[in-house]
Amino acid sequence: MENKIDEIKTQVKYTAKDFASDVDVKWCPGCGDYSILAQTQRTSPDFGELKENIVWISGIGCSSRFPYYMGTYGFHGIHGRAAAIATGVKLVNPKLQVWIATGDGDMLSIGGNHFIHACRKNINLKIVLFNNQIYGLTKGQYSPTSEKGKITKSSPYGTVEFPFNAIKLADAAGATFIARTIDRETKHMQEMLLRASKHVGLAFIEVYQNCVIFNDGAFSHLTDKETKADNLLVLEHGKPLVFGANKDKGIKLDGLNPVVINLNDGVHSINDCWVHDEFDANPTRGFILSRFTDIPGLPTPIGVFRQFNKPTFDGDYMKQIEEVKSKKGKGTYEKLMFNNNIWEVN
Ligand SMILES: Cc1ncc(C[n+]2csc(CCOP(=O)(O)OP(=O)(O)O)c2C)c(N)n1
Ligand code: SF4
Repeated sequence: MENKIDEIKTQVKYTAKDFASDVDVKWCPGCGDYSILAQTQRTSPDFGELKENIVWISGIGCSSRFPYYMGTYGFHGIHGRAAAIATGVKLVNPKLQVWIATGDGDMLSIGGNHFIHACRKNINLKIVLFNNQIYGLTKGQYSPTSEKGKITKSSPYGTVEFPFNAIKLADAAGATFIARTIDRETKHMQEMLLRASKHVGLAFIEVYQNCVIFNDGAFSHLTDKETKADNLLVLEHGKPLVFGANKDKGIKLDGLNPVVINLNDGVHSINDCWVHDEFDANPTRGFILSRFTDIPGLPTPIGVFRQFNKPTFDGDYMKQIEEVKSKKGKGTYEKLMFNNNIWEVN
């Protein structure tokens, strides 16, 4: 049966259109969410799954409208609970490919608890975090990723909070595939989505997404022609960390400190640069990379920060059920409810 389904999977040839629903898209014109939707629909035919086996789960927010627009199964849940719902869906039917579309408010504020535990357990889920560093749907209050000092409707004198660094958080919590991309980097985003679809374990992609209405230009230094090259660092496995319009800047590790070097100063060369290893078994370098956005003067990395394999929660959970069943036989509701551990309260 399994082989038959695998055979069908390879025979079915979808196009992007097969992954579009007939629901009118209701985001503001120019919203970065459109690009995420388009790249997802473009790459979905290559996810290697039948449409019927793909589920998109969300919470509440502009970004969380995403499942409506996908021609797959979907579940628009309640605010912050996407990871909890997705966990349930995955455990009830582990054969499904379960994706989460979520916002920085949805996943990192009210949903923060569910997020870290999904990462810790390494549940076989794919999380796409639409990070616009603001609450979009509720009209522009600051979010847990808004920069300190940000003036918004809920912080008229500037926030006095330090923001979450989503990549650092996912890494520390135990996610096994951690990547970042940008709404404007369409090819790059397609690659990240495709790679996440193939990962077994918790895959986390942070997408910098422009909210044209409430936080326009938050990532313009990474997307505008004039500034992009000097601020963006594209991580590629096995390649040295090099950036700049003329590829004349590199990153060198000085002990545990990343420093920018000038590759044309006659002192440094490409051989001094840190070479990216996304499969590095030691988490230290991945952690240093995740901190680049916290350190002024360093470029912002996009790409796969780190990936590795370890047992998944759903895999071990199903294995345990089978082991116990083979030892004790199939349980019944009566046995569960009326075993010896019952007592009466008078
Ligand atoms: C329990 C609960 N608390 C608060 C809200 C109000 N609320 C709806 S969406 C949202 C924030 C959405 O921001 P984000 O997740 O960043 O998504 P975006 O709209 O920016 O895509 C909030 C606070 C709610 N719907 N339910
Ligand atoms: S409010 Fe912002 S995030 Fe929401 S649809 Fe409009 S542009 Fe997009």
